[in-house]
Amino acid sequence: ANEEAAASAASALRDTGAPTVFDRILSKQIRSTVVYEDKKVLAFRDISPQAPTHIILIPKERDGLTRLSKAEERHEEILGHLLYTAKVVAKQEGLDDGYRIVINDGPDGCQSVYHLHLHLLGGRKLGWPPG
Ligand code: IU
Repeated sequence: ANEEAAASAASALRDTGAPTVFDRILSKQIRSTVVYEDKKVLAFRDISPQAPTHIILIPKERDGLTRLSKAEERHEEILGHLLYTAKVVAKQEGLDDGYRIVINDGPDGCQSVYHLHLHLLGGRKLGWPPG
């Protein structure tokens, strides 16, 4: 199990198509604080929050969506559902003064987990531009 974890950590920073830590979160092998769940989407608190509210939203089925730049027409529905769900979760979290949705793509986007995900950040005034 340790070797498995190490291999998954090593491949985490590249788009190899290997399972990621989010698969372990989905299968509950790793505990997470789930704030929303439906048939297609899971939303849980980021383990290293960058704002008072920092939630990760992922499709339960990765279906080739390691990153946004791999999106194809068949993904339009899940991409729309993720964005709409971000709005629902923001409301649930009481982010009435606003928030930010981020998708990091690839090395220049500082993506570290290759299972497409939205960041929902809020609870304080965020800086702009991002780093
Ligand atoms: P990124 O966009 O790929 O950089 O975002 C990955 C996020 O996943 C990042 O904010 C991590 O803190 C977060 N995360 C997590 O919530 N739980 C984990 O076990 C791991 C990463 I590894």
